[in-house]
Amino acid sequence: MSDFKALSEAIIKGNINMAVAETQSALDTGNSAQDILDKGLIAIMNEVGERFSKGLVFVPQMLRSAKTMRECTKLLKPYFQEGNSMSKGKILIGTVKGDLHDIGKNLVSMMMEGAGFTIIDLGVDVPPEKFVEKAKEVAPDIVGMSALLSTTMPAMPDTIEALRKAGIRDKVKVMIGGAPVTEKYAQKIGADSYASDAGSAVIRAKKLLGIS
Ligand code: B12
Repeated sequence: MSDFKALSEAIIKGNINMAVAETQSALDTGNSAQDILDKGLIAIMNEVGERFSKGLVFVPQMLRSAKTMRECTKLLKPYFQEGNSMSKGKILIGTVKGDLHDIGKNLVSMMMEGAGFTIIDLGVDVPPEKFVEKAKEVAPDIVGMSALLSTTMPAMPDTIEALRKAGIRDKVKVMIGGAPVTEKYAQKIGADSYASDAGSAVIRAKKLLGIS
């Protein structure tokens, strides 16, 4: 199977056409969509992050790589559909206030949708009051929050507190995730669940709602 070297190079360079062609070629040569996602796309974004930490790439390049990855994930979406059934539940999801990272959130949404959940996506930089307002409107089963920056993680307990103040905390399950987020942090802030990746997010969401 592929070592995703050419794909990696294309994403690091932010060459969308080449990256999309490499993703298609990886599918055509028998790589599973899960492997392309985990061993290819996500591993490459981690490499981009490391390069950023070392000062080898800067924000515009990181953004271009992110855009490139997003185009590649579009090709994988059909492979994560579990088949059409009734909605398993409603998930209101967003990236918390001050945070613009949405690749992880979008992957979680894609997998959840594929597994039969209905997704209401609030986008990025979502303040607690927006989560509350929409939760009141759509009555979700789960409120999902994503944070990629240690500086924006506190917006998670702020949002939980806002849900509590609005009197709807006990009507929804709260699930959190994002690279700096941990199980311990989830427990500390009183979230109901945490998942480290999109695949386990689906498993945990089903568990939270008591479905298999
Ligand atoms: C791409 C990227 C960007 C892009 C984002 C584009 C976009 N549309 O998302 C841009 C260029 C905008 C960006 C900007 C910045 N970034 Co940035 N970025 C990244 C990078 C390289 C990749 C993130 C990513 O997409 N990973 C791939 C996805 C698939 O992984 P993931 O998000 O973790 O998601 C998975 C899980 O966490 C989980 N998950 C995620 N969300 C949720 C939600 C729920 C409910 C659940 C259950 C699970 C779950 O499932 C996902 C799928 O498996 C990371 C490096 C890294 N290794 O994370 C840095 C990184 C996150 N960025 C960083 C920084 C510092 C910044 C900036 C402050 C830089 C600057 N000086 O301006 C700004 C902040 C902007 C802001 N206000 O948000 C730091 C954060 C350090 C920290 N711990 O605080 C990192 C770690 C880079 C580094 N090594 O220093 N960034």
